[in-house]
Amino acid sequence: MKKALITGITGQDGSYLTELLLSKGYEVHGIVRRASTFNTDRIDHLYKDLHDPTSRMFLHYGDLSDSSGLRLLLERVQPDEIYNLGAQSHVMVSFDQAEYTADVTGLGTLRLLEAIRDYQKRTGTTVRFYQASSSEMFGAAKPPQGLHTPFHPRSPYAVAKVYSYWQTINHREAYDLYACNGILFNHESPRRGETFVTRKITRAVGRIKTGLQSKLYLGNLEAKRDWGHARDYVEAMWLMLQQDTPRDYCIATGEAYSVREFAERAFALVDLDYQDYVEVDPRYFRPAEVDYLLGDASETRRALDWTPKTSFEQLVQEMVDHDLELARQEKTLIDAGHQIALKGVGNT
Ligand code: NDP
Ligand code: GDR
Repeated sequence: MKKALITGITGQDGSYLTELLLSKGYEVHGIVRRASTFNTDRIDHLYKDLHDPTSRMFLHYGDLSDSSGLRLLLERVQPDEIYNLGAQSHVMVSFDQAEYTADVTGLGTLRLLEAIRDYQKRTGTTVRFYQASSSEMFGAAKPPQGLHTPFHPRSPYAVAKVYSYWQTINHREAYDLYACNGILFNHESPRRGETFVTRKITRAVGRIKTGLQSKLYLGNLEAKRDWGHARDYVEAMWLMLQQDTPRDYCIATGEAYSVREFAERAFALVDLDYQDYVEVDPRYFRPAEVDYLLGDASETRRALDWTPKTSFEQLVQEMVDHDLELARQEKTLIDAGHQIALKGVGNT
């Protein structure tokens, strides 16, 4: 049975990747940050008690800022594959927490790579490593962006990802590590964090339709993104680590839509006109914006024999359906007298 170690298992991609790997017969180990409340909502449906002999998903406390903990985990788990999905992944937050983002999203990768290097040297085993690189690294570069496009990062987050990208390549070249960068363009789902724009929109659509919210405040409506489905993209991550030789890959749909177009479609699905509800609030503008990301992934998609299964229309539909149902559940609870906080955090 193959063993995988996932940093960021509690995130959107971590949860879909865990489902995929379990379905392929893997034993999956995930690193979870200690918090005062449980932060495992996205993977709770996969959890079995430790004492259950059929249990194949195991969680360990850890943090990308803690080298010694990462080293201990490698010894304990002895993984065949490591997927480094953990990160402070919010671009806007990275402007407020630049140093922390550099530490976790940048240096965290180096800590893990160095732990793998030592572990391999000592044990003689090979560990395959996946680095969650990002289309944000292209930043201001003209679309379409692909493997040969020079990076022009536009946020502390993107700069940290560029650092991790090159560390991954350097460990491959210097120490012969089996290490791959997957440069993934935006991918979304009903499990997307609620402060990313697509989910912020579909959550609002559900709540506005059910009468729980009246307005949706957004920032730059003209930004364009190449949006795919996270469930499809984790399959590409896995495929990357199954190839004979390690290399880097770009994963995208090859279609881009603006935030405005996403909102227009999402509201239209519940027979509403977005213009009646969406207002622009400059507090959501970024100090430096990434205007237009459109992936050219043709070569690497062929190399992996991978194509996205979910269209843009299906993605928006799935997210709206999910969030409409969630809003109906919230409404039922509120009508029954329960206090539900309709959360939103600061300037994200
Ligand atoms: P999420 O924000 O949903 O998940 C991030 C994960 O990282 C969470 O599990 C989080 O834990 C964990 N994490 C945060 N800080 C630390 C830390 N200090 N130590 C260990 N783990 C930590 O991101 P996604 O699932 O969307 O993305 C996965 C990865 O892919 C990220 O690295 C992201 O930057 C990258 N990426 C994402 C794209 C996308 O469109 N989704 C596109 C390209 C790249 P907790 O739950 O406790 O917060
Ligand atoms: P992004 O995702 O920055 O592309 O990073 P996000 O959804 O945050 O923003 C996309 C675009 O929408 C614009 N926007 C808003 N964004 C947010 N969050 N909130 C708003 O109210 C709002 N209004 C407009 C933004 O300005 C931006 O142009 C995501 C993350 O998952 C990264 O970790 C990942 O690397 C990249 O995708 C690829």
